[in-house]
Amino acid sequence: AGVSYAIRYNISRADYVQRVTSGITASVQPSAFLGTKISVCKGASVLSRAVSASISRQPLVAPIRAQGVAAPADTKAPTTTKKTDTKSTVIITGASSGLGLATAKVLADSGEWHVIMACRDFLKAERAARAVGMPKDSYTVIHCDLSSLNSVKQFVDNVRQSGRPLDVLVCNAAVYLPTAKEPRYTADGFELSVGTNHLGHFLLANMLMEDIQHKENDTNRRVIIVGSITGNTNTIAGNVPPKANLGDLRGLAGGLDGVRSSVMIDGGEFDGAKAYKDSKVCNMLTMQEMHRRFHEKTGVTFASLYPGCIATTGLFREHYQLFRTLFPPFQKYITKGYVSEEEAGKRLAQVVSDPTLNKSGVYWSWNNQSNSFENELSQEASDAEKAKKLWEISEKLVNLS
Ligand code: NDP
Ligand code: PMR
Repeated sequence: AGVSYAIRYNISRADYVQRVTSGITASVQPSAFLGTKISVCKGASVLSRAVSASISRQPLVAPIRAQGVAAPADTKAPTTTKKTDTKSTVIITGASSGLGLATAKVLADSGEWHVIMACRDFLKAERAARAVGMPKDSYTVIHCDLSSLNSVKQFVDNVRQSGRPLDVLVCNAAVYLPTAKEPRYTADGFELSVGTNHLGHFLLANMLMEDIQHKENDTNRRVIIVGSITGNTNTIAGNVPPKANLGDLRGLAGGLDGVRSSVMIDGGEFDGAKAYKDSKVCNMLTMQEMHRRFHEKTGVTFASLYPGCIATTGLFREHYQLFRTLFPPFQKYITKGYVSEEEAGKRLAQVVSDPTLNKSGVYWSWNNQSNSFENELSQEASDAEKAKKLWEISEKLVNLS
């Protein structure tokens, strides 16, 4: 794969190896890039497949090197890992496109934030950061695949070894599988939408609480979990079928594996659109449960939000082409719920850093004049008993209890 890559992009084998190894040495454990051991043949082919898949559309103009991730002692220390850096640090999952990338850009441009882009596709993230013009030393890409609990743990290790004290975590990444006929699964065997959007973030946020709460003398420590209007059945959007409904959580309790239990949280038949909306309800319930469990003890602020309908993002990549064509004008001219990625990025950046948005336990929304307000969640998305039960089952599934 290395040779064919080198031929295809007209670079030397040595340069190819350097590009790949710069990614490898960027990981804390020299053998762990993309969460895969690359010192053995199987891993190497996985790595090169990932590399060629993600660069197949466009050749590299300059070598892309992983930066800012803690490196083993015998490799050159990356220039962005400075413990003396006075910037605050924010982790944004899924910062390689859409809302996550737009938010990363706003925060990086402010000069006050160092953004850790927690992404499953290293090269895509690095290229995206460059394409939107994020200053070189304003961000670090660290691999994180939320559909693998091991990858999440490896990511947390890498963040810790980078030596950056953590201020804010933004759980933003998501998958939406509206046209899937059959369920897909995470590495740990959970239905993919809930496994990624909820369980991956649940483990990540729980593990990183330790790091966020230990930051001294800082009042701006936050955990933000992106929610959505479509998970809230107290809205028109939330009443478009299939509606979110977690039921009594019997499918989740069974492990969402499609063998011992249903793949749907409520125990029903697989429906990709419903699984996504259910996962958003889980995100909003988790934020409130974290608020109840940790806010008073730690001073950390917990928040969720609906940033507006960002109808152009990659979230709809698996939807029918007709939907993807009609959805933006429908949202722009009919529902008037449309916002650009740029505007949505400014909104999420406010929830990260605006001192006036530091109230904990809030689900933020914005009116047509782009003013933020505390919105009301649906009955299910604000059900404290369900949130507790969801928490306890999720803890078991990700092996935290
Ligand atoms: P995008 O598809 O543009 O962004 C989603 C991001 O999640 C991508 O960077 C994607 O990575 C990443 N991702 C997906 N799976 C994984 C994984 N297993 N591990 C790590 N990262 C992963 O969609 P949006 O920007 O629209 O979505 C961002 C958030 O906004 C989501 O939480 C969504 O629910 C929410 N939201 C979106 C709305 C909208 O109208 N678009 C409305 C309300 C809420 P990659 O680039 O590699 O694919
Ligand atoms: Mg919806 C009335 C306002 C409104 C808003 C703000 C949204 C947001 N939607 C609204 C209304 C409607 N939608 C109506 C009346 C319909 C029926 C024609 C409709 C349909 C619809 C579909 C098929 N809408 C959708 C879909 C999707 O596949 C999207 C989805 O559910 O993704 C999970 C979606 C969305 N509508 C929104 C928003 C924000 C989404 C997508 C994103 C999300 O919740 O993350």
